Formats: sequence, C-alpha cells, structure tokens
Amino acid sequence: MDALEAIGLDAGIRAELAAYDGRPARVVRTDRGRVTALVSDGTVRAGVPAGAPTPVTGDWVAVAGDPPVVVGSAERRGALTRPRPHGDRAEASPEQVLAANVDLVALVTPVDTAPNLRRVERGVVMAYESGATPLVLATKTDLAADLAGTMATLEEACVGVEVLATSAVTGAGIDTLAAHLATGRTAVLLGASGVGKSTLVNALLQADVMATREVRGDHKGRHTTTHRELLVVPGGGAVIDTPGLRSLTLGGDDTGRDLAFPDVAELAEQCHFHDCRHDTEPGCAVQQAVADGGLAADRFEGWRRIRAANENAVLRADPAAHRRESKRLGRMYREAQAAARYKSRHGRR
Ligand SMILES: Nc1nc2c(ncn2[C@@H]2O[C@H](COP(=O)(O)OP(=O)(O)OP(=O)(O)O)[C@@H](O)[C@H]2O)c(=O)[nH]1
Ligand SMILES: [Mg+2]
Ligand SMILES: [Zn+2]
Repeated sequence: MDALEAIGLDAGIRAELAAYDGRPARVVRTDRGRVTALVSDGTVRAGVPAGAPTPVTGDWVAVAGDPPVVVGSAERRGALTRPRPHGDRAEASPEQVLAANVDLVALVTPVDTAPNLRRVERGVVMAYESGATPLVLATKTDLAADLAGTMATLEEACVGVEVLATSAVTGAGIDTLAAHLATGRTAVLLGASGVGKSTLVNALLQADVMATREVRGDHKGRHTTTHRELLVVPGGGAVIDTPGLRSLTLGGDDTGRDLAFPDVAELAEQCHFHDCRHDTEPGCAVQQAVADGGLAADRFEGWRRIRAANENAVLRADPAAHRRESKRLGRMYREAQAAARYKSRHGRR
C-alpha cells in the first residue's frame, strides 16, 4: 500500500489536491513558515508562500517545486481547536487549530494517582466539538493501586466513550490502540505534561522516536515535548504527539456537551420548562434524578462545570454579551445592597 494511503489518503483527498500542480503530502510538523510533510517516498521540508495560511499538523497539502513549496491544501475534515489565549488576538482567527483531520482524540490520563475527572470530561467535550471520536487512554496501569476501581470510575465519568487501559511498561492495551488506527485513522494525544503521551507513541512505534522525560532529574514544570508532531504507526494509521496542555479551553458550543453528557441531555427533555437551567426551576427532571439517585450528583456537577466553561467562552468571544453580563451582575449587586440597607433599617424579619 502507498505510504500515504496507510495514513488516510483517499480518493476524495487525492481529487481535491489534483486541482493543484503538485503531489500529495501530509503535514507532520510546522515551524516558522515551513512545514515538514510526508510524501509517498519520504519526507520534504516545504516553504509556505507569504500571505498563505500556514497549514497545521495533520493537514493534507500539495507540494511542488525545488525547493519545495506548499501550493494548495485540502479542505479539513474536522479539526481540534481551542480559543486563542487572551492577548493573542492579533491573529485573524479567534481559534487556534491544534491538529487537522483527526479521527480519534485520545484523552491521556495516568492512573498511578486518582484521575482528574473534570479534566477528562472537558477533553471528551473538546473531542466531540472537533467532530472526532473521543477515547480515554488510561496510562501507567502498572503503577495503579486499584486498577479495577479506577477504571470503573473513569467509565462512569465517560458515558458512551471507550476507556482503554494501557501501560508502556507491560505493553497492555498497545495492540488494541494500534488496531484502532490500522485502517488509516489518525489519533491525537491530549493530556497534561508527564502523563505518558510520548512514551505511548514510542510503544506504538516500537522505537524510541520521541524524547520522553527522564525518570531521574528535576523536570518539574518543564515540557518534554515542545512541538506537535505526526508519526506513522507501522501497522497503519498515524498518531499526533502534542506538548502537555495545562488547561483545556472550550469553545462555547453546547453540542459537544450534549454528546458528552447524553444522560443529562436525555433527562433535560423531560423538564417542565424547555429552557430549564436545572438550578431551582419547578418540574426539573434533572434535579429530580439527582434527588432520587438516578443521576450521580458528581456527574451533574461535571455537567455544570462544562456549562460554566462554555458560558465563559461565549462571554469572552462576544464583548457585547460581556458588557450585558457585567451590567446584569452590577444590577444584582446594587439590588443586594439595597436589600441589605432596607433590612438593617427595618430590622431582620
Ligand atoms: N511506570 C510507567 N511509567 C510511565 C508509563 N508511561 C510513561 N511513563 C513515565 O512517565 C514519564 C513521563 O512520560 P512522557 O511520555 O515523557 O510524558 P508526556 O506526556 O509526553 O509529557 P510532555 O511531553 O511533557 O507533555 C516518564 O518518566 C515515563 O517513563 C507507563 O506506562 N508506566
Ligand atoms: Mg511528550
Ligand atoms: Zn431541568
């Protein structure tokens, strides 16, 4: 099989790229206006013409010329994005694309300590927002004190999402992960620094390709991986290693949330008010389910956190909404002040 077909090049992408006078290539990494890309018989470094948008890791492009230049790119079939950080608004787009054309977004979660469920939930929402399938990759299972218990906790926190137990030390789960990619699919690994992303990549590749953190030595707070990079898996498919993300920022879209919380979304359909916020509204099916144990209180708390994160994202992206919200809070504050003054004047009742 053609090397590019093994990582997902199909007739559709070929046809799109054929419109440009060049050959198909897949971007493995980018730096300062240049890309490193895989072609059918190796790797090229190609320049990006001034003014053209820089492709991202995972993009399908056409390259031509000597020295090679990117002459066109295929429409993205989904992309993992995050809102640009504050103060980084000089860029035209409010979103930063982390990886393009990914089929699986793997939330890498070490189980040597209790997993951070709120973080995993955010990751699942982010994965759904990208249009890809989420996958929770539990790592370091060889160090887990109570593996069965931790896996059960993760599965409860990720309704409808596959949770795969892996260890680079024992090799557990690596074949299963490879099998997910063998059909030419691409996975991107997301997770905090030190969770074992690069170690997992090396296990998949059966070679020490990515540098991993030394066991000894003080690497506190330092990221071992500093670039996003796409790597070809020997049995087919590709994996994108990423630098640890300190926090996962959501884009404000409720679709991802509803896909990640199908249980809450289904209950919400039974609420008396169609725009119920499940706070104190009468006839709220979600609150009812929490009260009678049908919905775990912690799961509902996870949902609320996602809603809050989404609402924040919307406010950040929309200055007018931000001003409206500030005004609303200001009004609430003044009303509370007035009520307090009234109370102090007329005594508590
Ligand atoms: N015992 C054990 N240790 C592991 C496993 N996977 C990774 N580690 C160790 O965890 C540490 C961090 O691994 P990395 O692969 O460098 O972590 P990373 O997620 O790539 O980190 P960044 O590149 O900084 O984002 C290393 O010391 C690894 O040896 C595992 O399955 N079992
Ligand atoms: Mg790494
Ligand atoms: Zn409700």
